Amino acid sequence: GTCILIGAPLDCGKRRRGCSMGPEAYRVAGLAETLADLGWRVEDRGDVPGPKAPPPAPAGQVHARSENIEWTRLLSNAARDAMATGFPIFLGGDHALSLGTVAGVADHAAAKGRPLFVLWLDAHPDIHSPATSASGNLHGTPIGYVTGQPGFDGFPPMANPVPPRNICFIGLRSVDGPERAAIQSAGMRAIDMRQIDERGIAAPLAEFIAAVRAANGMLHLSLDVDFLDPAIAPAVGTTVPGGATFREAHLAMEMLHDSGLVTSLDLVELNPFLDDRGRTAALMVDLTASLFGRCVFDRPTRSHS
Ligand code: DIR
Ligand code: MN
Ligand code: MN
Ligand code: MN
Repeated sequence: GTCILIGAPLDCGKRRRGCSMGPEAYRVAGLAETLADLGWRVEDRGDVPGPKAPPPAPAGQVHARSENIEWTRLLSNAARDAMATGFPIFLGGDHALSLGTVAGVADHAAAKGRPLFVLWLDAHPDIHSPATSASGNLHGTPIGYVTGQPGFDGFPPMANPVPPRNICFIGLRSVDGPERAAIQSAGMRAIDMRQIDERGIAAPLAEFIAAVRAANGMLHLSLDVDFLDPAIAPAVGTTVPGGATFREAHLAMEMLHDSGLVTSLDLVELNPFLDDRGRTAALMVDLTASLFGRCVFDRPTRSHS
């Protein structure tokens, strides 16, 4: 197959800057070469030329609304185009980029007549709207947007909202009151760190993969750096202790590879300004390699190569 790399140096989904350097860090860390070594054709479309981050909005106000609206438009178009020819990998950029990428991927799935599922690997559920967000940071809102919640005035209407039951969070450990209420009332799958501690990551992930397969779904994976434990992934502005380990994260990627169901990927929230000699960028590239088929030995159950 063909991987399409799309740089999305969106840095306006929160006030702390640095995610605009993410796409270049993934390139320097060798993402394209790594995928090519695994047998994929790789097409790097360069960076989407979106607006830069404006100065921080005052506390309590929504930060950079118009810039995020423009990025949402640009990235939904880029996602729709790329889905027609390959497997897009969006090189973030902060998590506000997923308003656009998931919207475009959802349009593609709808045109194919297949349901879209979304796996959200993140410490946070990102289910706010601009109206409910206490921080005013739009990187906390993509799940609210893609499920068609109100409060996104001025944003392109979500033409094909993702049904809440098709969304699965894994890795949650920073959830506020309104977010908890929204997740529970919408009936989303939400695997917090306690469940991972008690059951491991494989069992709940296997249940979700089975549901996607049973529905003949397409699966979009959104991987936030803060899903990972800060001890192994320091380059993110919103570290939360107690995250996924190196082995849990690789196992998740290996299982997703074996499923053959993932059709698009966001790599988000990498802030190279906060990294330690590039090790977070390198880890994200290695996790992507596991998702695209790197393994120690082939397994008899492997459905993809
Ligand atoms: C945070 C955003 N919960 C907020 N969270 C992050 O601003 O509402 N998402 N970092 O991954
Ligand atoms: Mn996030
Ligand atoms: Mn997060
Ligand atoms: Mn929040």
